[in-house]
Amino acid sequence: MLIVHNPLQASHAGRHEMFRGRLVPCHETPERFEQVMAELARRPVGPMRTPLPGHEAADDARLARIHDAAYLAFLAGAWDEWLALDAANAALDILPSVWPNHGLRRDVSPLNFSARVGLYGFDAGTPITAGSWSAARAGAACAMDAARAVAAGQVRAALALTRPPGHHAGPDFFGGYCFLNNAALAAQTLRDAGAARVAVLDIDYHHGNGTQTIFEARSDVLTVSLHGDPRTEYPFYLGHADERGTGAGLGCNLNLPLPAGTGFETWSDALQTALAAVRAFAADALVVPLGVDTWEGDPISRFRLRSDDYLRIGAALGALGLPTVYTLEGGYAAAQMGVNVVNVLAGHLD
Ligand code: SP5
Ligand code: ZN
Repeated sequence: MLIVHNPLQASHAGRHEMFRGRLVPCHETPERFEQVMAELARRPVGPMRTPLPGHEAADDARLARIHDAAYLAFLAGAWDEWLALDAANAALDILPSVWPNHGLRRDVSPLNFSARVGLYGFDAGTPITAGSWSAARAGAACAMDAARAVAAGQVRAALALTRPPGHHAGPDFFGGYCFLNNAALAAQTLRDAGAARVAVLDIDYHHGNGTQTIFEARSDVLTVSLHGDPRTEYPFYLGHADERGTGAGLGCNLNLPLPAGTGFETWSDALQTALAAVRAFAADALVVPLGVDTWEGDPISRFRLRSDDYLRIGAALGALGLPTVYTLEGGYAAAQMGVNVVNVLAGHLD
């Protein structure tokens, strides 16, 4: 198992997210990443490195195949625009407060900065800070580098230790603590390196709405997600069982929503359904957006998986026998995060 970690992750450090009328401290913190690195130092699973140099131009070109150019330009310039409004903004995070929903037009090009933030951001929980763009771009580079190593046969499996996470980010939107869709970029990299069919099996607690939206009309990428039922759980407005893909991608999306309170036995049955779908698709390679916010002690989620369960999850994923890229997604009980992530990797290898 190769680990490709993001050297710039700590430069994304949001202060606050909006929750029920209050700004509360961000759940998605640099400490989460540091806890995974610390556990990997205690229980090594393979070589560790930052992305190999020399691929910057190809990586930027691939960003533009998954994400809209205007969206990427917005992310790259947002902090400078924010400071240009008022130098005192340096002490504040950027959050949207107005959105083009409910009959308002998305096809206009607002000059107002807040209107531009709301055009691209779909929730008020995902702050943009001074280093968010550098961190997100460097994290995406980890995902593409890990995919290249797997595609070249250098390793059978790799973890892109991405932070910020990615699976809620879509072609032209950020949200759910995500800016660039690392898993989609890994899947596209595998496709470009010769894998004809790629499966994405998302096991974060939350539905991977960004990934579904990116691939929903494509037949070359299967998207499968196990997650908290969106009737009660974030992101609410996507991730329902009747979403099966569109156009040429019809039949290439599978959502397996599970009720809050679900424990490993029920979760594991759904995983078997997901694995059967991946096998039936005859995928050449696998991407696993890995969130450990399914853990029983997670502060914002409501499944009841235990730490030992992650060993079995890794073993079940490894038994598919496919070249595999994991991306790091959610998990907000930072102190237990390392054990749970490394258990998946250790299970995969056994
Ligand atoms: C990558 C990922 O896991 N993103 C999840 C984004 C969830 N954002 C909504 C969080 C709602 C926070 N609820 C706080 C409850 C505190 N008691
Ligand atoms: Zn999550």
